[in-house]
Amino acid sequence: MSDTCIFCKIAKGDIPARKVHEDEEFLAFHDISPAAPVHLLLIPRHHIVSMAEVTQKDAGWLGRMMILASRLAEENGCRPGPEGGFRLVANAGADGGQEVPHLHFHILGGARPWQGRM
Ligand code: DGP
Repeated sequence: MSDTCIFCKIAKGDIPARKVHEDEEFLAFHDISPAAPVHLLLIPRHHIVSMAEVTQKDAGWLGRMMILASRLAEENGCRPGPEGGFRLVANAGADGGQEVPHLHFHILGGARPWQGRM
């Protein structure tokens, strides 16, 4: 837990967020500046800066987090089936476009704004 981290503050309840999921390990909430009709952020409760920091010891919770991301996408409006789906994004570091230094997955769906791009 970091005293200055905005996502730690959201996890503690010190900053409000539109939560869609909460358990002892993870929290998911709507992005404050959505880039798609569905745009959720999924974070671990414990403070870790980014995917650039993970090691083998993180495999367990990271696997559970990825599986949870799929479930939350389905439960929160991403269209089912091969014509639907979602995008899972984890920015890491400045070159990765990361703004908030607490590991998070963006879950994006409900449209295809990235069509023709990466
Ligand atoms: P990234 O560039 O991957 O670090 O994305 C950080 C995202 O976090 C960005 O899409 C905006 C979102 N965000 C930043 N501050 C807040 C906040 O206080 N509340 C919520 N809900 N989202 C936030």
